[in-house]
Amino acid sequence: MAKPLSRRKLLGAAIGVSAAGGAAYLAGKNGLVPPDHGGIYGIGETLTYASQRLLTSRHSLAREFQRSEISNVFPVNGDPPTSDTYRRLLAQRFRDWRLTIDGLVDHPTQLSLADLKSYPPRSQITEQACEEGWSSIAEWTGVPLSYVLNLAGVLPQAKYVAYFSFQDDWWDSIDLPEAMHPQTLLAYAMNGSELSTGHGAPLRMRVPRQLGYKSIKYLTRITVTDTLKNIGSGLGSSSPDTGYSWYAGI
Ligand SMILES: Nc1nc2c(c(=O)[nH]1)N[C@H]1C(S)=C(S)[C@@H](COP(=O)(O)O)O[C@H]1N2
Ligand SMILES: [Mo]
Repeated sequence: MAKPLSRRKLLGAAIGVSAAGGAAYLAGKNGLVPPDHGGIYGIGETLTYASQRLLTSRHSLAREFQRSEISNVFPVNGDPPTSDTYRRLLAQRFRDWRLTIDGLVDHPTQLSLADLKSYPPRSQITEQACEEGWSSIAEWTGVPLSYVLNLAGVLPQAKYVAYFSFQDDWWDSIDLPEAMHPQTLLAYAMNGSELSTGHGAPLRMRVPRQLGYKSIKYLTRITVTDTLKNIGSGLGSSSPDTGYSWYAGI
């Protein structure tokens, strides 16, 4: 028979549980419960997201590097879309490609690549860290997501921004502070050239404060929402389906 637990152990366990419970309660009160909070690791996901959001400023910047630090090798993760639509658009250099902006905005809209390039550009040399163990530095040029969201006019009840690629199994979302962060970029160029097919042509998200998988390539649509429950399996991203957390702050 197992040894009965000592009083001290029981006390420790009780404190542990109630501290985690208390933190989760505070996180809930402050709207800091991530969409993938359910399930076995739920409390861990909530504590990571809530503590990072409470302890670090939502304005903190990802490190930016010098040109001389740009990586010679920048791996490609995943294969480009195989659909006929994507191939047709690629063949005509994305002339008819449009980025849909919809959901909780004043003016739902469709933007061409030329529209996006006509907005004030931002270039930043940042690192992309992949959960698979590599990280590389590149210069990314594009338009801040915040610029496009402000054009569309985000409604007050909005909480998240979800974004989708040509590939149904790749989509993700971020909270509004991350979406409005100055380094969150809709990137159409990398190291001074148009995005290659491998790296996400014609447009990709770059979220340099989070792991690489949040930086969805081959964007087609951005939707502003107050809940992620109705999208995909309701966990805020395709990544939790394969075991990665929605919040991937680094
Ligand atoms: N549409 C789409 N977006 C994607 C991926 C993908 O396979 N398809 N891979 C993700 C992962 S895991 C990482 S690390 C980065 C890799 O970007 P890169 O191929 O430009 O290095 O893109 C992310 N965005
Ligand atoms: Mo990755």
